[in-house]
Amino acid sequence: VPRPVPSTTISLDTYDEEQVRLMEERCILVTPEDKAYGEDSKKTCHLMANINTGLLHRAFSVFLFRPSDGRLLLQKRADEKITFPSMWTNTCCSHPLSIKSELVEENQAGVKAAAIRKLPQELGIPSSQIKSEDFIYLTKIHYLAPSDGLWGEHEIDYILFATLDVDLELNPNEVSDAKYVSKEELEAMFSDSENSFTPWFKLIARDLLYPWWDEMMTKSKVQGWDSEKGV
Ligand code: DMA
Ligand code: MN
Repeated sequence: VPRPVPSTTISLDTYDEEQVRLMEERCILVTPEDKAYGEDSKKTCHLMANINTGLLHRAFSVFLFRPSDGRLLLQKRADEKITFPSMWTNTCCSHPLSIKSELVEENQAGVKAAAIRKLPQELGIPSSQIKSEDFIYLTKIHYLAPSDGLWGEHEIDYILFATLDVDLELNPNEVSDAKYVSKEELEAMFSDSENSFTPWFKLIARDLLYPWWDEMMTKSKVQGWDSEKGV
């Protein structure tokens, strides 16, 4: 079991106050086999000093598609974010917290509950517009990515897809921009060096999103994807 450095020795004074407050959230610590064994602060979990000792936590990544045209909703992370600021990424990412409702593993209920908590908080989607059953769980990926030397990610990330009409009201402390893109429009964004993207989004786009998206669109039936088929 990794032993985190005391995160109190690292000052957060130069960062956004609200984002600093969120660093107190309690993330779920997991083994590489995704066995939950404890909890620690979001701050502790995202310091490279701890990640380099093997500290690993649970996360989720939501990909939301518009039913009418199959376009994917992207967000641009706010400049205020402490990790990976100002980068384009998938619809919503965060962490299930070490609380009863978000620790449930059966049917991925805990990460889905966390997604239903964060989609409203980041994008202003009314929680009445999202249900646990709307999510398709694709798979989970283990990845490590440094952000700026001090901070980084090391997660078991649950990938959730949903095809859903939603209303948006962006929280500027979390998200500075959002847009729906087709596969071709996303390709064009990737080719434009003005844009930067989170490492996990690039990874998931290449390995999971594109194959899935192709199939989803050729079925010309965006709704009702059979999750048993996987990708
Ligand atoms: C963390 O996302 C989760 C992944 C999959 C990278 P985040 O940095 O957006 O988390 P939060 O919104 O809680 O700050
Ligand atoms: Mn994380």
